[in-house]
Amino acid sequence: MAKTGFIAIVGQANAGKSTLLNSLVGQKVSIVSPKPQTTRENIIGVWTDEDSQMVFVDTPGFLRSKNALGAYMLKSIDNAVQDVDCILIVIDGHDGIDDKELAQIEKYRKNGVPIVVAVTKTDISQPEKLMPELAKLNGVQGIAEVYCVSAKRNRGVQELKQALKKYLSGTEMYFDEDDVTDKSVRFSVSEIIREKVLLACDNEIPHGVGVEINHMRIENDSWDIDANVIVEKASHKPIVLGKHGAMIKSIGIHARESVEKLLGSKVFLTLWVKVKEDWRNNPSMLNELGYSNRRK
Ligand SMILES: Nc1nc2c(ncn2[C@@H]2O[C@H](COP(=O)(O)OP(=O)(O)OP(=O)(O)O)[C@@H](O)[C@H]2O)c(=O)[nH]1
Ligand SMILES: [Mg+2]
Repeated sequence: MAKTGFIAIVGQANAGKSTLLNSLVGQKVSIVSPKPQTTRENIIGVWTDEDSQMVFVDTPGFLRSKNALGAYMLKSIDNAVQDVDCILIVIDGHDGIDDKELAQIEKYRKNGVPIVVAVTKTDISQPEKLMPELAKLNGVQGIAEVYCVSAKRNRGVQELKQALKKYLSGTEMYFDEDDVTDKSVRFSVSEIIREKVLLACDNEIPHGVGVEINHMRIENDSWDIDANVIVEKASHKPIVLGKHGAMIKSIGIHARESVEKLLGSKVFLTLWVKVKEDWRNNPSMLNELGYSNRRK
């Protein structure tokens, strides 16, 4: 009988959680960027093989909540660690291990759920700097195991996955064996567009960007997709548009290429930049953009 269960992936913003999720399931299900707070809600990635089904839950990075969206993100982390078989704490090894991370281990230890630590980004960590950092984990109570990985280079990830199997406590299959995520294609398209905005824009703009799909329909074997890129201040609109629309055009090209790969067919993508003042504090806008417990 297959062993099955849930594993929550938690850690500081930008630690490399989503990259690790994608590497664990062997497909890109969660967007990745160098900007903190890329992930805004829990994203399930499923790995099924002949003897197990592992349901990984990627979460937003720990943050200080400054608005209603931040509060939703924090709540998502709390939800993710409920009723799981294991908590996988991701630490950026290149950045070192700080007191906040040690405090988080202590906090989760009290939940009584096995804790595995994945120290990631070892491809860019210098061994002589990493070693003393790892030593900080010695003797920390509540850690079942520590794994050093590079999610980006897919190093050590298969060993980690194999090790995590021992924590699975269920026997019921939660997903079909072909499923890799619980999210809809529409959600994935909106996230791809947001990822391209994150990669293109700097400063505070990415944090205030939301994406809303207006329509997605098939016409003559190709997809026609129309979406709004929502910014929270009027002054952000010309920045996202760029000179003569160059920025939004470039975002559109990159997003279209990725969406074509996802959908396996030709895509026509139209993007509109819209201003919704302070939407991150507006409950109905948050709901419309899916930052509520209703969207899949
Ligand atoms: N060199 C290297 N870079 C990595 C690795 N894992 C992640 N990164 C980079 O670190 C940055 C953050 O990665 P994410 O996976 O988005 O991090 P996250 O923890 O999900 O971030 P949030 O969703 O914002 O909390 C991106 O630029 C990744 O390419 C790794 O193993 N090696
Ligand atoms: Mg993430």
